[in-house]
This record gives sequence, C-alpha cells and structure tokens, in this order.
Amino acid sequence: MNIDSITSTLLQLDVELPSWAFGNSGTRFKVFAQPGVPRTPYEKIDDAAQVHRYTGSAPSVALHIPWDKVEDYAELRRHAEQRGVRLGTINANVFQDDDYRLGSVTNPDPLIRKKAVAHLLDCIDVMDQTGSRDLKLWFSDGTNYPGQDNIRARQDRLAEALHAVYARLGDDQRLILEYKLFEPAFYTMDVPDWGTSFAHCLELGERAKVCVDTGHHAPGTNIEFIVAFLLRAGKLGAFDFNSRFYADDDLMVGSADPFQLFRILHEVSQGDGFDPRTEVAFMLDQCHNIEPKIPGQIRSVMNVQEAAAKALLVDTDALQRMQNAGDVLGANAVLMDAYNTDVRPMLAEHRRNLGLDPDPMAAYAASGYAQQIVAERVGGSPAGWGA
Ligand code: PSV
Ligand code: MN
Ligand code: MN
Repeated sequence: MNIDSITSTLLQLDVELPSWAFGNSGTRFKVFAQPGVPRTPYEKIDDAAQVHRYTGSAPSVALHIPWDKVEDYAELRRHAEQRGVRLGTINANVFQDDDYRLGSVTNPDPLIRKKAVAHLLDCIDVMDQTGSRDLKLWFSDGTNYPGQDNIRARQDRLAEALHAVYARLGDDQRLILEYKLFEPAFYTMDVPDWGTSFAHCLELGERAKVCVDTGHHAPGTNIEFIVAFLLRAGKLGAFDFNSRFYADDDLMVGSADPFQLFRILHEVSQGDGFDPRTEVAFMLDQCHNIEPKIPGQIRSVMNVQEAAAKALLVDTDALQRMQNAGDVLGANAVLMDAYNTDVRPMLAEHRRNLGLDPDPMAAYAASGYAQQIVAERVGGSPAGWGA
C-alpha cells in the first residue's frame, strides 16, 4: 500500500461542521440544556474552530438561516477567518413558520410560495457575503393524508421554485437538493428520494446537485449504490453525514454502522469523489443531544477519517482482478482486508506529521476550553429546532 498517497488524499479531505451541532438540541420530547453552549452564531464558530484546531480537517462551518441570522455576514465571515475557519454551505430554512403548515414552495397558496422563494433568494444574498459556494435546500413539504393535495401539482410548484432559485445563483454557486423519505410529512414528501432530487437537478442544469443525508432512507436501503450512481452521473453534490438506528436519528457518523460508512466511502473513492475537483462536500448533519458537543464533533470527524483511510486502503488492482475473474470470495476478501485494518496508528502518525496531537480527543479534553466556556457563557441558545 502507498501510505503517502493515502495521507495526501486524507490531507485534502475536509469535513464541514454544522453550526447547529454546537447548540442545545433534543427530540420533540425534551431539549436538554448543556452548560457552556454558544449563545450566538459567533460563539458557534468559536466552538467549531476548536474542532478544526485538534483535527486539522474541519476548516468550514455550515450555517442555517435564520438560525444563524446576524446583522453583518461580512463581519461573521471575518470572525471565522480570524479563528482559522471559513463559512461554508448555507442551509435554507422554510420549515419553521406557521405559514408553512401545508408546505413552503409547494404550498397550494401562491402567496406562501412567494414568501418561501423570497427566503431562498435571501439566502443567496447571504452567500454572496459569506463567500459560500453551496445553497442547501431541504423541504419539509408533503402531505399527511391521501387526497390532501395534488401530488403532480406540487411537483410543478417545486420545479417552478427551484428554477427561480437556480436562475439567481452566481456562476460559482451551486444548488444542492436534499431528499428525505418521511417526516414531518407522513404520507407523501415532495422530495422523498434521490431519484426525485436527481430528476429536478437534471432539469435545472450543471450547478444543481443532490445531497445524500445518510439518515434519510428506508431501513436496508443500499446507500452506497446511490452514491455510486450519482457520482457516475456527476450529480453527487454533498453528504449530510450522520448515523441512524431507526429513522433520522442524527447520531454521530460512523457510530451505528461503521461498515456502512466504509462502504459508502469506498464508492466515493472508486468514483474519484475524494478528488477536490469532483466537488463533493462532506458535511456533518448531527445533533449531540446527550453527549458534549465539541468532543462529539471531534469524534465524528475522526470517524470519517478512519472510514476514509480504510476505503483508501482497498487494493483496487487486486479487487479488479478478482472481479474480472469472477472470484466472488476473493473480491470480498480484498474489501474486508481493508475494512479490518486498524488505521488508527496511521492516522496518529499523520497527525504528528502535521504538528497536531495524535489524540485529538485527549488534546481537547486537556485544553481546558470546556471548563472555560462553562464559566464564561450563561444562557445558551437552542440549536435551532423550535428557535
Ligand atoms: C432535515 O431532517 C435535515 O436533515 C436537513 O438537512 C435540515 O436542514 C437539517 O436536518 C437540520 O438539522
Ligand atoms: Mn440533512
Ligand atoms: Mn435530517
């Protein structure tokens, strides 16, 4: 194995952090308040910068608008840069307003559709100030009961809104359309799966791509197949990484099923998705309801790095030979050899070479930052849900 080529690929692997991972969160049953959580978007960025400081691999922070609404986005951008990170994907929010009870961009009421599209266009104004490349769209739109609304008309309204947004993008900006099987709508979602997102993105053009949130599929869905398909079609724009046992659990990536994460990243590797020129955004979309948030993010970045290192360890020549020879067990063994390799010593060495502590979790714990923010911050802001 060529360790140098693995580490040089790892060097280019940037994991984007979600601002909302640093605030209080929970389920619809209870939001648990943790001491020391950020009170402002500025403090969320301060905490995200800590994750980058100890991992060296999380140089950007995604914002959710209006959860991260500030007076001056250029100032927020400078604040991030002073902390050694940058502002990343802008996530639009058209799901937390009473007006959106029957949908946002697919609402039967044209005035509500207009309001939703206006927000999406405002988000592009924000991107112009933050220097962000990607606008991530997730719609909670859908129906709860058969007959509630016309499924086809809702697709027409969705297409119309997407076209209006796409037309407003700058030359270097992209529209990333996320899908989700169910929730909050329980009968139909208007963008329930990758096929729906893919079809709309194809219609829109080159700069519209699909976001695969790993928690947004039916149990048993072969996510790596979706990844392989989208990469082949040049339509994989981003990941929202997280783990799930049941539905959209938003647990730490690689915690529930590290083997699935490896299989997904093997397909990324096969499809040149680690090459920055392929422009796949590797983002976390997680909430740390019961565990401390900064170490939760550090652990998640490390989980992505470990799965990526294993995926890069796959002996692709041997794999292809076995595949071409129809050697089922041999091919499977090549893949499993890589998965079963302990890559932690290699990653520790990689960090040492970068001048980082080989153990980011321990280094953060020893830094005293956790105690400092508890002492300094009183009255943390919620992560966004219900904000
Ligand atoms: C929806 O479940 C989602 O995955 C979307 O990405 C939202 O923007 C995000 O969660 C908020 O956590
Ligand atoms: Mn998501
Ligand atoms: Mn989700």
